[in-house]
Amino acid sequence: MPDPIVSALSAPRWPDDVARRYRELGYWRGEELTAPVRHYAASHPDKPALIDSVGRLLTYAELDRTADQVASALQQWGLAPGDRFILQLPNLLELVCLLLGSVRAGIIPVMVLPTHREQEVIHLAKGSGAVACAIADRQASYDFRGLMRRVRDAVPGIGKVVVVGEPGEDDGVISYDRLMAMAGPPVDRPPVDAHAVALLLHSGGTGGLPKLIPRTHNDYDYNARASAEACGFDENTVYLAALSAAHNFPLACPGLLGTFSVGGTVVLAREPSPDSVFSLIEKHKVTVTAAVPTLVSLWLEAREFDETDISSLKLLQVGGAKLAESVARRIHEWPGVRVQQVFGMAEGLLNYTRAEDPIDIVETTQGRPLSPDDEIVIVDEEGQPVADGAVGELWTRGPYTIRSYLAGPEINARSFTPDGFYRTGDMVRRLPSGHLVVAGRSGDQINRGGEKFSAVEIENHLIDHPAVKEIAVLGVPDADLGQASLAFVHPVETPPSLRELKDFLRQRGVATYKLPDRLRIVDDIPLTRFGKIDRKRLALLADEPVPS
Ligand code: J2J
Repeated sequence: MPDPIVSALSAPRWPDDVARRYRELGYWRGEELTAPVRHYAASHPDKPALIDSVGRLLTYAELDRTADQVASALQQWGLAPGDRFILQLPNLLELVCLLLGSVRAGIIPVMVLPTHREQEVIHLAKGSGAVACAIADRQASYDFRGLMRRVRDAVPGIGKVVVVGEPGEDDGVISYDRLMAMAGPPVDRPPVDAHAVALLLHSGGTGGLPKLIPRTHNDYDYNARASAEACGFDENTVYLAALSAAHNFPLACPGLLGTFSVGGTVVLAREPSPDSVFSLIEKHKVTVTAAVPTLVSLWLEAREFDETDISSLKLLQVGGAKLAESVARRIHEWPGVRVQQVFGMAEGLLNYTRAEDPIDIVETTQGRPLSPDDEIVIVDEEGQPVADGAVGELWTRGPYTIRSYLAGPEINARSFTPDGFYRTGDMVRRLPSGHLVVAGRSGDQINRGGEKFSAVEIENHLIDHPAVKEIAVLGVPDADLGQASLAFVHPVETPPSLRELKDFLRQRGVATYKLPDRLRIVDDIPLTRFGKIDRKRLALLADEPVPS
């Protein structure tokens, strides 16, 4: 019996005629995703490609060579092309080397965030059929080796673990240094098929746990390269990855891969605190970085007392959640800094405000599509196009937007239309200029300061709490986070406390950002005629003052 995950990964991802068109238009170059690193290693070998937060530096020649060594070492270690390899690492040089090396070897990295815990990692490991993973020993006080032990108990197919740092004693676990010592002389590898899946990203999640997003060499290369062009990146660009590089935004929008596509320099911040970010900007003369709005607010606040010289910074990309106009204006008070709004998604479609846009468009819209071939429709609840300028759900397809998740047919039938449009779940309106303004979301996704998750996922856990009879979780407006999560609990008898609910979720290995921020005890949970949670009525309830 063929492995269903392997079959799903090797299926054609776009109809043949559409794929041909994208090739003819030059969007898809038929190149392996790491080809630009090879290219600049030949033309600018000594140019700095990558610098981490403790100042370790790799030139393009060194990065290229290290990626080859990783590719060879992974093969010696027993990984084969097509194998899935979880990468759960903070922003370290090793993350980038493992990513580039595995992509080169045709091994498929599965990008997992350092904030993910058992629930998410196990789900992504099972869904991808992962056989290996890479972690750091610890980040702050958290020990990833313990996490991986629990993941492997649940997913025995993960036979190998590479640890950046101290590996410990477990079976199949080796250190990054030992892995690299396995690298042999460069071998002739068969050329990678650019239509094949290069890596797996994960979605924020609606209706349950995150879904796996297969991105091909062709489409992700275009994603990064076209983004770099639209954002004015060139060989003088110094890009600071402040957000986790496992996320699509800093990885390829334009992020690391976009910077490599033009021969610029990437700086990695181990963590995005104002101190760390400002000092890296000063030290490496960073020209551009990207952040979610909550982080920007933190930076703005810190800047009031900070005297670091950040005058090299020219562009601040903000996305992941809606940027308030007032915050955009405050950023524009920083001398020489321009804001760019980015409304993107790991599934593909990217919208950017552009350098030539008038300032009010930059401050009040979430940008316009990257590609001339991004198709956009905005539809009502029946799937019919809304009138120009009206709010509706955004559907899209194009040269870098996936046509299916790595998931079962029901999930795909729900997420994509029969003619291949991705139903984003985002409610938007379009201005005559083509710029989109995000008005909210349909469905159950909560966007807590840029970190997304499905309310249903948390409801499915909390319903198991002994004190809970009925439960609903809702995203509610919050001054700091944009959205906070509010749990409505209809208790069995004695109501549980917020703390008890959080502990319950933590014990189950749910990522911390998904724990409810607030609790409201109610007598019942409003349901729709179809017996689903009525989120619209809940939102009205959430606005009402708490009865005393
Ligand atoms: C409002 N909502 C936004 C914005 C994303 C660049 C930037 C962000 C992401 C990302 C990304 C928003 N205003 N400016 O991948 O490359 C919400 C939408 C969207 C969802 C996608 C990139 N920018 N969003 O955030 O896959 O609801 O990607 O559908 O994590 O974030 O989340 P994600």
